[in-house]
Amino acid sequence: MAPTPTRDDRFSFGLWTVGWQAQDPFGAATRDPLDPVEAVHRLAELGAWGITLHDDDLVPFGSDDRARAGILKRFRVALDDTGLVVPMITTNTFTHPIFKEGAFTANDREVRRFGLRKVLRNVDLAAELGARTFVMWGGREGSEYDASKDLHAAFDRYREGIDTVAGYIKDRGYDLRIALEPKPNEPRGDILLPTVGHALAFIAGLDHGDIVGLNPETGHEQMAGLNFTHGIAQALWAGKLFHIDLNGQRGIKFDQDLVFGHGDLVSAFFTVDLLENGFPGGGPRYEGPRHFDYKPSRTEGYDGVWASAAANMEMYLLLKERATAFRADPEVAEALQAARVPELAEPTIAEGETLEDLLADRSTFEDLDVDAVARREGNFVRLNQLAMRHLLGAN
Ligand SMILES: [Mn+2]
Repeated sequence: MAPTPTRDDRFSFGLWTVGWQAQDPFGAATRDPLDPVEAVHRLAELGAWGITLHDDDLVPFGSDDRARAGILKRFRVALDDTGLVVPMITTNTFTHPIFKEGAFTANDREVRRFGLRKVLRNVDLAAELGARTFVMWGGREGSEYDASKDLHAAFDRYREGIDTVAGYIKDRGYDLRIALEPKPNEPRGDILLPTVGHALAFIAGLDHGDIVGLNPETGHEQMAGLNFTHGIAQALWAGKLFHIDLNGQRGIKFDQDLVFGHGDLVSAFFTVDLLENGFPGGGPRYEGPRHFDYKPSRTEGYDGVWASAAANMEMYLLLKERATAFRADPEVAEALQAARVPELAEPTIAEGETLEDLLADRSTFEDLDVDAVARREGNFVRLNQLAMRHLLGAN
């Protein structure tokens, strides 16, 4: 029996996910446009809790204020009718040709000033719709040719842009935090802030970094060959996991945006284990939405779109069941002990112990039987096999 999602699971979807018409660099759209109001109703029926959007997903680029207000009013009615919330909003600074060379880091200053205005306008909309997170994916902030960009100046302008937006949020008193979304490449040859680690280092240098964190995406880290669970773990450890984009990716290739769990399933299991069960020895927990940023495959019509939306939530809930069973298994608890996993939570220097004490402790160095310690086994494979048994429902 597959589990059924409820509002309490706090699943959210981008309007651009189910609304993607499946145009790609090699082919035209295979699906008709989706009315955002229908997206709200269908997602609510499937058990989702929230819907997220770029400004341009809902309001076509270049709409005047009157047209914009009409579209927003109709969308709000759908939200009220269904109870769906808008926990996150993001700005499109990548589709229109004006942003072909970037928004905040474009060489052309007029483009940068226009981009900043577009983002600030959308910050107001985010606050209006009650969003708590403002995601910024700088998909066009990058280059194909290294000589085309003064990289030092690019980082200065990126910092200036993010600090300006964060300062604006504070000035207006909005209850909103910025979440940067790293990606290594696509659409640019190379994108600035390509991974969680790069973005964390960038945030540390901001004036308003206290309200700037991360929105890591499963596939984006995996496109760089990185371990997504490690990435979100470091973001959590740094207090910077503000939002999350769950999807599926198989290896280092183009951004596949598969259903969550339809890519690297083992990695997805440990991602859900961390999100739901936290670190084994305690620490910060992720309390935000479980947000899916995937693309319904181009082969599918709208039956397939809604089946794939449901599949994301079902995969998450199945993995949550398996991860909960894994952590509750006494044999796993014993295997964790055998692997010395709990021991890592013990500080290397004891409380009250001085550096002088450590230097004087002959048992740590001079008298240590180094060969005996080196022969201790990790016992990690047995532990992982127990995880695989739980993942496959074999327990
Ligand atoms: Mn993606």
